[in-house]
Amino acid sequence: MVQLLPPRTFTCPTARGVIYHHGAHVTDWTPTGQEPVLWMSEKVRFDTETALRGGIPICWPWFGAGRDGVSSPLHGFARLAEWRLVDTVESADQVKASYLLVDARPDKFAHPYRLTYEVSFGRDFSAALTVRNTGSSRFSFEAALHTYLKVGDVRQVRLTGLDGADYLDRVAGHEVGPHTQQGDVTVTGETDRIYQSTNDITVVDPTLNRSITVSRMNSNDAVVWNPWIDKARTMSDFGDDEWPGMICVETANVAEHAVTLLPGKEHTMGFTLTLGSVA
Ligand code: TA6
Repeated sequence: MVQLLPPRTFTCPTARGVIYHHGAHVTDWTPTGQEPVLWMSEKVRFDTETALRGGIPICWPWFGAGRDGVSSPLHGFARLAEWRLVDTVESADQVKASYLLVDARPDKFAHPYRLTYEVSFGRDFSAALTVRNTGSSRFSFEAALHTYLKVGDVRQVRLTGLDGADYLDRVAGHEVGPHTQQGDVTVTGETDRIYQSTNDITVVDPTLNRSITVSRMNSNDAVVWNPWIDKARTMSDFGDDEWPGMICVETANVAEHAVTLLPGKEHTMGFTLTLGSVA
């Protein structure tokens, strides 16, 4: 088992952040004076063959098993690749980092490409993935920034902003729907849904007495996931009793919202996290 390169820690007066070269994987964003906002499993495996469990895995160039249903590895190879830190910019209230991945795994994706991932740690957090087609023919891709948010107790949490949105339910292992969301989203069992919405989503967490608002850019889908009891038990890198402490709210473009890029063109998808109090 090949060990990972040590992560980079980024600090400024308003926040701390941690990113691994492996997958350009953000594993920590802690605003000064706050609880960490991203969740990491205590069973996380730090090796080159495994995606880190928690933080923000970058799912690219496909989501899940892809539109063909047989693509491997699950959620694409970007989160398993070794990215290169190419720039860091520090200021009084934020620190920014840019990572680069160029033409990794041509056996898995035959088109030349350049991925740039820009992350900003401050009182707010932002992440943006830019895909550039550096080849001579068009290609399409799915993408998701698979964000694991830390919550006090997912059974007490509600998500606002998705009322009336259509969603596909993936709990059965395939997509069922569309269904229409009635009111706030609450978690009362395994939850694995692709919401077709561009709205801001706010995670209201009365246990930690905070709200986390996810504002997305160029993202037509939001994936909401909690494994609940049984699915958590099936994952060796996810503690059996950890599921109440997290919820994924993922910034995505999947399935019919896959992005097609002509040669020389680029597309940027991203999100910002903003903390608030629970009114
Ligand atoms: O985004 C939700 C999901 O697709 C779930 O179905 C579950 O498989 C989760 O991602 C975790 O996937 P991973 O490959 O990281 O174990």
